[in-house]
Amino acid sequence: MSTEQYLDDVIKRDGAAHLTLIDPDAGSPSVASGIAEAATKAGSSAIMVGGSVGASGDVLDETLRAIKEVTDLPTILFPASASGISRYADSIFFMSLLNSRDVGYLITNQMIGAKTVLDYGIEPIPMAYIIVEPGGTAGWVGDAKLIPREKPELAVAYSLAGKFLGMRYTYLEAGSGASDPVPPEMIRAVKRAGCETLVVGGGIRSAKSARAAAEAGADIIVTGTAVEETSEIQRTITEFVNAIKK
Ligand code: 1GP
Repeated sequence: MSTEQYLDDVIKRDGAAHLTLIDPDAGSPSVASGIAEAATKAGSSAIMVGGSVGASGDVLDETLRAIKEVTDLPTILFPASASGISRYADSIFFMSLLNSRDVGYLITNQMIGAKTVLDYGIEPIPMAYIIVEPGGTAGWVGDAKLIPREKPELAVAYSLAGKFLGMRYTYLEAGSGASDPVPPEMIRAVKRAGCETLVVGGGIRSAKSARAAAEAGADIIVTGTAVEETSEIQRTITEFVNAIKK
């Protein structure tokens, strides 16, 4: 089964899915495998692998191999550029940073990486990637014209544009480690406007904010930093997973 079909099934069954984000630059492959093992036991639905800086080459490959040794959950690449592709992943968020001012993040990296994705047999999941204030490192690296937090209509317009271009997923990103996650009002507005599969991440550190995002309409919740910062990984992810079930 494709990762996209699998996630659709989880969302239909549970109301929302939780993805655990592992940044290969933030820890060794053995740290990554420890997180992946805990995420599996906690009921997370898939493992996302990527980061804004340094998530490429051997580090990326070795991280994915370590993850694959301990879990059967799908692995999904979350690349910052064409260098964020690995043959060891199952799928890739094939995304365009729609509010970037840099054509490289809109389409050039995608053009450079597309044949590699095809040759490696990785499943591409087409995604409109939209960065909201404060935006963090992803916003800076991606040269994003950040969506103001009080302007949900701009996020709606980008999401609709992505949908009309054939992107089935929209990702509202506040930036890894953001002080505040994407506002629920913005999530609600994007979902109401007809977004098919809505992913929300960045700054979700508590079960309460994960639940608020899911209740506002997020289909998929992504957490990374909260897991990096805790010594009780399985318990932390279990809380996220339970909080977003409808
Ligand atoms: C970053 O949205 C993801 O791209 C996850 O953010 O690290 O803040 O959980 P956090």
